[in-house]
Amino acid sequence: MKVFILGGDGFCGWPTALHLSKFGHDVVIIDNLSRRRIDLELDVESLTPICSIYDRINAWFEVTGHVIRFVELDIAHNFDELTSILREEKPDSIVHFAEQRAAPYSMKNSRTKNYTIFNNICGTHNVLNAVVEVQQDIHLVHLGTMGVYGYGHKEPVPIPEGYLDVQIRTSDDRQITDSIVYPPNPGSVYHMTKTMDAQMFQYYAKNDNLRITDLHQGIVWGTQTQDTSLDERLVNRFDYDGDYGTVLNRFLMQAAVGLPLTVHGTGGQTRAFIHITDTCKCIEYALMNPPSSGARPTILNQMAEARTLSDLAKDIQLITGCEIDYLPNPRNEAEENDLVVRNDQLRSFGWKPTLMEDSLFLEVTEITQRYRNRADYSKIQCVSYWTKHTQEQQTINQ
Ligand code: NAD
Ligand code: USQ
Repeated sequence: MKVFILGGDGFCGWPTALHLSKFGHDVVIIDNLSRRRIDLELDVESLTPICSIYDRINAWFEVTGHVIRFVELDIAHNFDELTSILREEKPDSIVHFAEQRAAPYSMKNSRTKNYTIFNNICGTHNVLNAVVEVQQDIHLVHLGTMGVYGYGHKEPVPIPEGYLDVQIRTSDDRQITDSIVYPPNPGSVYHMTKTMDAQMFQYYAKNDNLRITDLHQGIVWGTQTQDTSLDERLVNRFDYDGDYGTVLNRFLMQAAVGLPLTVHGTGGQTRAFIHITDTCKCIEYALMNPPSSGARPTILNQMAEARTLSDLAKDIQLITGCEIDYLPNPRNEAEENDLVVRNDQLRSFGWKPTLMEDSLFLEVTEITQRYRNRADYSKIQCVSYWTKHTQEQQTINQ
C-alpha cells in the first residue's frame, strides 16, 4: 500500500511511519516541520535529541534498507501543491496527523488560538477537498481525540464509538430510533478543532462518498517503539514542557529527575490513555479495515484504559517514592469525572491493548534518566491559562 503520512515528523507520526515502512508499505512523509519551529518559539527542546528529518530517514534506510520519502509542505496553506502530489503519487491511503495538537498552546493567547483554528481546520479541509479534486478513491485515516466527547459525565455512562442511538418522539406521537453523531463537548480551542474536523468528515462522506476513518485517540504515553529503538538517530521526540508535555509522560519525567508530580486540582479527572506502540498498531488496523464508499465515517475509540490523574500519580509515587503537588488548575475543566469508553471495533480487528505496567514505566524512566541533563526545569510549569480570570486569580495567589 502507498501511504502518505501527513505530520510524519511528529511524536505519533514518526513511529507510525517506521512501523508501516517495516511492513513493506511505500511511505511518504509530508510535514511542514512547524512542530520543530514551535519548540524554538517556546525556547524548549524535546528531551530526547531528535535528528533532522533527513538524518532520520537516511538512518532508517541504513539500518533496515527501507526507503521513506519526505516532502516539506504546509497542508493548510498549499492546496495546489497538495493536489499535485496526490495526482502524481496516487496514494492508496492518507494518515492525517498534521495538526497543532497541544490544548495549552491553543489556549495560550489570541494568536495561538487563531493559529490552531486556521492550521487545523484549513489543513483538514484542504486534504478532503484535494481528495475530491483528484477523484481518487483514497482512504483517509485521521487522528482525532477522545476529548471531542467532553469529560462531563459524573456517572459511568459508556461512550459509544462515535454514534449514539437515540429515541425521538415524532410530531404524530410515535417513538422512533435514530443514530446520531455523539454530541461534541470540547474543552479547549484545540479540542474544538477536532470536533469541527469531525463535522467536515460527515459532510464529505455524505456528499462525495469519501472513505474516512476518524480515530478518537486518548493521551499517548511512552517514547520508543521497537523501530525507533533500533538506532539513536531514530529516537522519538519526548515533550515534557508545560504546553506540549502530556500528563503521564510529564509525571514519569518529573519522578525520574526528582521533582514533585504536578497534579492539576484534585486529580479527580479521569482520562483515557494509550501507549505509543499501540498507536502504530491501531493505525495499521484502521488502514487494513477501511469503510466502504458511501458509508458514514467509521469512528474508532483508540484508547487502552481510563485512569484518574490522582491514581496515576499515586501509582508512580509507590514505585519511585516521589512527592505529589496538587496545584491550582490552569484549565477550565471538571474537577472530577467518570469515563467508560467502548473500543469494541479495534478489539474485533485483533488489537490487544498494552496496559500500564511498571516495566513500561521503566522504559520512559530510562529515557528520562539518560537525557535528564537536557531538561530545562524552568519550562515544566503549565503557564497557559484557559481564562483571563483564572490567570488573574492564580497570579494574585502566587
Ligand atoms: P506533533 O505535534 O508531535 O506532530 C504533528 C506533526 O504535524 C508535526 O511534525 C508538525 O510539524 C506537523 N504539522 C502540523 N501542522 C502542519 C501543517 N499545516 N502542514 C504540514 N505538517 C503539519 O503531534 P502528535 O503528538 O504526533 O499528534 C499527532 C496527531 O495525533 C494530532 O492530530 C493530535 O491531535 C493527535 N493526537 C495526539 C495525542 C497525543 O497524546 N500526542 C493524543 C490523541 C490524538
Ligand atoms: N494535567 C495535570 N498535570 C500536568 C499536565 C496535565 O494534572 O502536569 C492534567 C490536565 O489538567 C488534564 C489532563 O492532565 O486534566 C490531561 O492533560 P494532557 O495535557 O495530558 O492532555 P490533553 O490536553 O487532553 O491533550 C493530549 C494531547 C492531545 C490529545 C489529547 C487526548 O496533547 O493532542 O488530543 O491528549 S484526550 O485527552 O483524550 O482528548
